[in-house]
Amino acid sequence: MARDSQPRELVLSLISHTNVGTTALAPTLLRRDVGEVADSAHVTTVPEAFTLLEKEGRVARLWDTPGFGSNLAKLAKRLRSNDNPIGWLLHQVWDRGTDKSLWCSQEAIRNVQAESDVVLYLVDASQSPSSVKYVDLEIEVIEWIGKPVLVFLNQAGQRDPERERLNELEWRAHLSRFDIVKNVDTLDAFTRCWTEEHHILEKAVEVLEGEKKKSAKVLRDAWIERNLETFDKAIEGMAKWAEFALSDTEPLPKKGIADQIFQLLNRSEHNEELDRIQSEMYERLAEKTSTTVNDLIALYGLDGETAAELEKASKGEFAVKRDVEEPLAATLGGVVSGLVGGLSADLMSGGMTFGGGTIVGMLLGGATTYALARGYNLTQTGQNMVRWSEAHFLTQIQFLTMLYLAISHYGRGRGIWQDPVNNPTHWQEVLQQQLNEESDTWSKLWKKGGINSDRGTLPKPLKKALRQLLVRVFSQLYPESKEMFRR
Ligand SMILES: Nc1nc2c(ncn2[C@@H]2O[C@H](COP(=O)(O)OP(=O)(O)O)[C@@H](O)[C@H]2O)c(=O)[nH]1
Ligand SMILES: [Mg+2]
Repeated sequence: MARDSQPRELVLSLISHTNVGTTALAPTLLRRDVGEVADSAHVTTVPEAFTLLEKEGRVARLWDTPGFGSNLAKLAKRLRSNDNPIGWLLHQVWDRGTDKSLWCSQEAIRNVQAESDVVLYLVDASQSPSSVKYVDLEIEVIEWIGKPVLVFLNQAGQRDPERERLNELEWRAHLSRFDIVKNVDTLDAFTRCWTEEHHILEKAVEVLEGEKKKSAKVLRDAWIERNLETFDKAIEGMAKWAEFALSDTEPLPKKGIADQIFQLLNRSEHNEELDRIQSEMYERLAEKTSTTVNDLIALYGLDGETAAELEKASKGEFAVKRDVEEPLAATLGGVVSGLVGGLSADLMSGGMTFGGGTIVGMLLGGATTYALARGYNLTQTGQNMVRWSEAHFLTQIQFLTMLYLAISHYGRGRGIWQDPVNNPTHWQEVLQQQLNEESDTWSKLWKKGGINSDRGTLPKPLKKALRQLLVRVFSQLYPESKEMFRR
């Protein structure tokens, strides 16, 4: 038999009732396209094996199977009264065309019997256990074969920790009578986070013995290592983006600037020069942002791009983008509110920085004193420059890290990358809370940027800050994955 003679091979079989989503989970885990995903029964008709990963001569193989068909239930009585139900099932001759449902069930059973070390059995979490009768019979069949079963809840929809917890409890209770079911967790092919994937191998370690267990350990560690390497590359890309956002400056026109500022603070006319600067800086940042995000999408094994969709997303639809646009308008002056209000509001909140002592002298008392008291970088170069405000920088960090979270959860089985329409509210809360707690770090980083920014000194602390932020966010979202980041 394949499994005992190849102890260095770990075989995981994806099985479910047909149309629950095994073929969608395979490309999510493999980061490449395999199989055909479609919303109808028996799309997959032949079991297929894929190499999940290899390490030190050990290999994890993932089988996708045709899945169980609904006709299996019709045989329940007959199976239960049979001394050798699996032998009986495997020796029936069903036609692939006319008895497709039974033929597929047989293929799934054959795969578990002949190949599997561990069965990854998916259930449709949008249904309650009592409404899907077929699950019990299907697990009973696997139990007759005797291979350990890890149950994963698929089709869980938008991430919602409370709903997931309740679903898991309900399914655990329902399946508790099956000794063969060793674990029940959520792992949605569309919305799983990469930080959760290694649990498959982690649980395999727990249910296997001997050399197979060793293989599972080696492969689990390799899986984590590979995901952490990707994570570090992602951090690197985001840090480069942040460095750009911190260092990008534009000179203010020298001639007549005093008058212009004076006019601005007196809420007088619209300032075309600053409008131009605003749009140039915004364009540069937008371009840098979309390149960075597209790199992240590719890094996570997804196809597709962000830019066009992001531009199209309406204010109401894309929560983070809306948050970004408003501070941006407030910082550099929006078309609607006019630059005047924007500038003074920004100075009050410690925002846009003007360089050059002469300008400072021209600014009206209160705002100037306030800005100086806050220690902003006003006088070093003698040239008048603008840069992104601290508030704007932080909002952009939040925007990018939210997108990073969305990418981290986007399963390839779901198809080409689409920018999120809604993100789970708890992501935003956790991220915001973490940014608040780390505001000193970010404030210091912001102060390092700007006109005199020494580019060489920024990347390292930026990487550190971004990594810390995301590790803490992931650790809150997925406490059971916390350990992974200590490696
Ligand atoms: N929401 C959601 N839908 C899924 C998920 N996985 C699969 N689907 C959908 O369910 C249907 C069946 O998926 P497929 O992978 O072909 O099922 P299979 O028969 O088990 O291989 C398709 O319409 C998929 O788009 C998932 O994790 N979440
Ligand atoms: Mg399939």
